[in-house]
Amino acid sequence: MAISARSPYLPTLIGLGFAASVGLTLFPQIGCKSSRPLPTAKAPPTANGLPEESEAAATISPPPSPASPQPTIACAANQVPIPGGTFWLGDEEIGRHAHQVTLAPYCMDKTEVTVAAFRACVQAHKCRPPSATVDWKGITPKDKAKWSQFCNWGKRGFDQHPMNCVDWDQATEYCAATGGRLPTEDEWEYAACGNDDRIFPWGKQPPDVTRLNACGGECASMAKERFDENWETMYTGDDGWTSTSPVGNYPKGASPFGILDMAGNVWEWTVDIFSVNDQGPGDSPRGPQPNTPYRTIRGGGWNSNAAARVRTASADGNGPDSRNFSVGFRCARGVKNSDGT
Ligand SMILES: [Ca+2]
Repeated sequence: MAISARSPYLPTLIGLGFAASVGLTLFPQIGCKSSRPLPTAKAPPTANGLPEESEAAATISPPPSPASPQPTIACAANQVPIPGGTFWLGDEEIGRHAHQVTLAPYCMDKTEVTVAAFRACVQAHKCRPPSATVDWKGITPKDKAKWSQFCNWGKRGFDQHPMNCVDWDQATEYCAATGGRLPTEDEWEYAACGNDDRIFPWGKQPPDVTRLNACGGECASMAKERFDENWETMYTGDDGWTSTSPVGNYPKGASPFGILDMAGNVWEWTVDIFSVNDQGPGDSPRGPQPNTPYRTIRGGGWNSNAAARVRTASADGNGPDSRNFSVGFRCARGVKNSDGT
């Protein structure tokens, strides 16, 4: 397993330790996208790959194509428009089957949903008040008390931190209440890696303290002091945050579309059922299915201590009823007309 028994393990998470152990020699290396020609892929929205920070950037019209005209995307102010097309996703190096997917244009939240945003939803009576406690199958009272310390709801000074300790239904309800939905994992991955063959949201450089909030020296020190435990670290140095950080705190870690915290801070719920190895087009199931109890989470969290966890193609599964201290979410929105309908 990538995470040792003495590390901040997530009892309800499965998959990556297995996934990391397979697929290393069966296929040539392919990042989250292939370097092979992509006849129908669309370029990022600007020449430098980063959307402009302006109101106008919230709406784009992809280049017209006689064969498949794309509709205009109308995104919310806190979202980034992502053009549609056919892309290579997956990462054979970590056992995530590389395959082509075709996506319609969509919108993705620029940051993870914050405590303040979730509170606004509760105050508008559109979201249920959260409990600010963790929960997962088989949790002991001792572990519930231990890990609930890291739930952000109700904590002074945490308004701009990601909302965590929410289950899949709570995340789904929030997104619906704000006019969106949870992203599919294909949408999540493309928003994280774009189309230029990168491994992490920012490129191919290994994770470091300037690009994300994961478990660095600060995290290990906190665990030693608070629990007398020895947690492994992802990188040397101090990233400044012993648990979650405010959202958008690491602009150097932005994805090609300017989307933030796609690596680290909190894992993010997606709409999809978890599969250890996504098998390709059409294998992106939605909705409850028998014998597949886990929902896919993406991106790694503040306690992640292996670089493989924050690769853009990395995925893991989490019980939909689980409320985890390192799992939050962001919302997406499908194509809408410019009048919002
Ligand atoms: Ca950290």
